[in-house]
This record gives sequence, structure tokens and C-alpha cells, in this order.
Amino acid sequence: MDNLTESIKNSMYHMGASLAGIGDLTELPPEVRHNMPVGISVAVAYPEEVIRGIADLPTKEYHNWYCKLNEELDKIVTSSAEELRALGYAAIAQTRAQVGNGELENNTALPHKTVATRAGLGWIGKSALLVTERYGTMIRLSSILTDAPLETAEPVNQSRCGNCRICTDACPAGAISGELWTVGLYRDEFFDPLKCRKTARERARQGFGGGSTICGKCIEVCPYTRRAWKHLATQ
Ligand code: B12
Ligand code: SF4
Ligand code: SF4
Repeated sequence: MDNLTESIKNSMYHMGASLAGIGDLTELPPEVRHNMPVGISVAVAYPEEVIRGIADLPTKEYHNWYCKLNEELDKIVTSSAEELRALGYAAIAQTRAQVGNGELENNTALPHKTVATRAGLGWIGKSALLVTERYGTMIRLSSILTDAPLETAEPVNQSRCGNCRICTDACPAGAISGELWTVGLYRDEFFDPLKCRKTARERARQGFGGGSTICGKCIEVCPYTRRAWKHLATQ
């Protein structure tokens, strides 16, 4: 790995990143990536007990960690983008303030999961979540767009879910169709964001009084998440 790539990744890990990867974005339309050729994807993982705790309903603790990890991610991408700009490169941190929450159409111009698959961090599960080998789906994501000459990873273009249907069967909204993702498959062909949004709001209300759209049952049941609990316990 070249020095610049190593130093950017190391400073992200130093700031608390669980995973960091770099992807070639040039196959995507220039307008969605602000003409930047490279995307840096960063993930931070939830503690295992927080995800175990949402087996029945989302909890206040899950909500608190959701807010905390969002703030941590904003800090990591802001600081790393500043580091790149100080070296003379263009860099845009995709913070929540920058990209919004997709409130209108459940869509953002360049979703963090797209940058993540380009950066080789994982694949899109039947749940529509990014699934990683190391942490399963129990992560939150952010990203940076840049023109820095960083070394890019092999993108992931195929699902590794196989015949598993656990999230499809467990989703209380019936939002997950069970179709296997491949790189060209648009979200709404295998996942219904409106059903998810409605049910997640209701479950947040039942679980801790509401005010948020979080549920996370599809995170907790995923066998890749559960496998991560075993691996992390033996470290
Ligand atoms: C709008 C939104 C929602 C909406 C719509 C859900 C959705 N999947 O789009 C609602 C409110 C329903 C929702 C719910 C949840 N969300 Co949400 N949501 C977002 C948000 C703000 C935008 C997503 C977006 O633009 N979607 C548009 C569609 C088209 O893209 P996409 O679904 O992100 O993914 C597609 C592309 O990435 C594409 N793709 C992947 N690789 C490639 C490569 C190429 C070349 C191309 C062309 C396409 C492509 O494949 C995917 C499927 O089609 C993102 C944050 C962000 N800025 O990205 C978080 C995000 C997706 N949500 C997240 C989470 C965790 C949740 C919840 C679990 C809520 C909770 N905390 O309890 C649920 C889970 C729902 C689910 N099973 O997906 C995480 C996902 C983490 C992960 N492991 O993947 C994100 C990334 C937030 C974050 N900062 O971490 N969410
Ligand atoms: S967050 Fe809940 S409602 Fe939405 S897809 Fe996952 S399990 Fe279904
Ligand atoms: S629960 Fe199974 S089908 Fe769903 S994302 Fe995880 S591995 Fe894929």
C-alpha cells in the first residue's frame, strides 16, 4: 500500500473507524460524485450487546448509540477530508449535513452503501443493508469523495447471501422481498422503503417512546452479524 493510502486509513482507524476502504467511483455519473474519481468508505460498529438488546423491539440504548455513531462518523470524515485538503487535494466529507437523510424520496445522490461496495467493504444483502465479513450488518457508514491518488480496492458486485432468507422472514414490515442483490439491481426492486419507514417509526414508538425511524431487526437476525459476535469474543 502506498504511503498516502496507508496514512489516511491509519488516521481513520486512529479516530475510531472499525473498517475503512477506498473505491474507484469512475463508473458512476460525474454529477453524483461531484466529479471526484475516488470514494473513501468508513464504518463504525455497534457494540454487540446493543444489537443483542433489540431482539424484541428497538431500545433507547440502540437509539443513543445510533446518535453517537453518527456523530463519530461525521468527525472522522470531516477530519480526514481536512487532512487531504491540507495536502492539496479536493475532498468532500459526506456528513449528514452535506447529504441529508433522504427524507423526501428515501434517496440520496450517492448513498454510503454504494461507496462501500466500490471500496470492497462488503455486499448488499437481501435486507438492502451492507453486509461485511467482519461485523456483519451491525455498522453505520459514511464516506468522502476525493481526487487524491489513493490505491483502490477490488469492488464487490455480487451478493454472498446465498439461500439465506432470515431477514426476509424476520422483517415485521414485510419490506424485504428475498431477491438476491447484484450490482445493477435497484433498491426498490427487492426492498420497500415505505413499508420499512412506517413500521420502523411504529416500533421505535413501542420500544422507547418514538421520535425516530429505527428498528434494526434485520441487523440483529443476520447470520453474518451473529458470526461477528463469536469472532469478536475470541479476540
Ligand atoms: C433513506 C434511508 C433510509 C430509508 C430507506 C432505506 C434504504 N435502504 O434506502 C429508511 C427510512 C426506510 C431507512 C431505514 C433503515 N436504515 Co437507512 N438510510 C437511508 C439513507 C439516509 C439514504 C439511503 C439512500 O440514499 N438510498 C437510496 C438507494 C438507491 O440506495 P441504498 O439503499 O443506500 O443502496 C443501494 C445502492 O447502494 C446500490 N449499490 C450498491 N453498490 C452499488 C454500485 C453501483 C455501481 C451502483 C450503480 C449501485 C450500487 O445498491 C443498494 C441497493 O439497491 C442512508 C444514509 C446514506 N446517506 O447513504 C441510511 C442507511 C442506508 N440506513 C442505515 C440503517 C442502519 C437503517 C435501518 C436499520 C434503521 C435503523 N437504524 O434501525 C433501517 C434498515 C432498512 C434496510 N433494511 O435497508 C445505514 C445502513 C448500514 C448498513 N449496514 O448498510 C445507512 C447507510 C445509514 C448510515 N449512516 O449508516 N433508511
Ligand atoms: S429496519 Fe425493521 S422494518 Fe425495516 S427492513 Fe429492517 S427489519 Fe424490516
Ligand atoms: S439475513 Fe441472510 S439474506 Fe439477510 S442480509 Fe443477512 S445473510 Fe443476507
